[in-house]
Amino acid sequence: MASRTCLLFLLVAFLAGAFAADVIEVNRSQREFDYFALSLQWPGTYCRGTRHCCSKNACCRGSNAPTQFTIHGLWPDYNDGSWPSCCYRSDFNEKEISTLMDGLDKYWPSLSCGSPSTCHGGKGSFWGHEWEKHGTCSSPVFHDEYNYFLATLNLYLKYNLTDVLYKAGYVASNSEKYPLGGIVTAIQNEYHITPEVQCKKDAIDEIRICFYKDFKLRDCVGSKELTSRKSCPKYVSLPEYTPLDGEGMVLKMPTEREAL
Ligand code: U2P
Repeated sequence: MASRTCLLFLLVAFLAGAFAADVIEVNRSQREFDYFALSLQWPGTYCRGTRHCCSKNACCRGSNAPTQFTIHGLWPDYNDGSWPSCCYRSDFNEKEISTLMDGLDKYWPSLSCGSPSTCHGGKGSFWGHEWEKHGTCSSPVFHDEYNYFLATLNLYLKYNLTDVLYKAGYVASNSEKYPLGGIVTAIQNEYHITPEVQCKKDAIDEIRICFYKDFKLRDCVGSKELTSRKSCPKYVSLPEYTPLDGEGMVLKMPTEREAL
């Protein structure tokens, strides 16, 4: 009996040691991040690429689909333009953020039917992917899902880019083209920082605004790319959302799991 207890103790000690070594190894290889990027996606652009509908895809909500920027993620980044990812093992648990569901569904929905990869070999939800890939690297600012998702929602609600662009006359349109410089200036005038803008062809795909670790605004590293127009042309569009449950849309049957 005594030797069995001893064996059990050794096993527990070994597993604890192995786990700790794993965490230390991961932390050692990825240094602490420098700043946060809040990446917002434009549904009008993203949803134009939708070919299949399913219940989890907000592009398929017809008249309830999002018409404002939605959250892609809050990303810890490095000043050299790279970023850490999958910093330690923390399997996403939706229950931890159940009280945030209304806000997440509305402002941080998936705009796709796909299941993105998680950090450790599986497939998961959009939120699970963002938490495991980026949220786990947000330490020492965040140590758990709840605070990471809550802070992201709060930042999104505090810095309403759709509103800033609207006030400057930049509204969703399938015919207008707007000067990229004017869009950037509108954000600079409002927040005194330079955002990063990403396009798909000539349509705005994402706008990122950046923060120090204390959530004071700062320039994004990628904002410099604007001058070289790496991703966007000089004139860009902000496509209107086109309802996707109409003719020609393939409605994918929900999987057994989605149907539950
Ligand atoms: O830009 C393409 C994809 O690269 C990831 N990305 C980009 C910039 C950045 O600062 N951090 C970062 O992770 C994003 O990957 P995702 O979160 O979608 O897996 C982005 O979509």
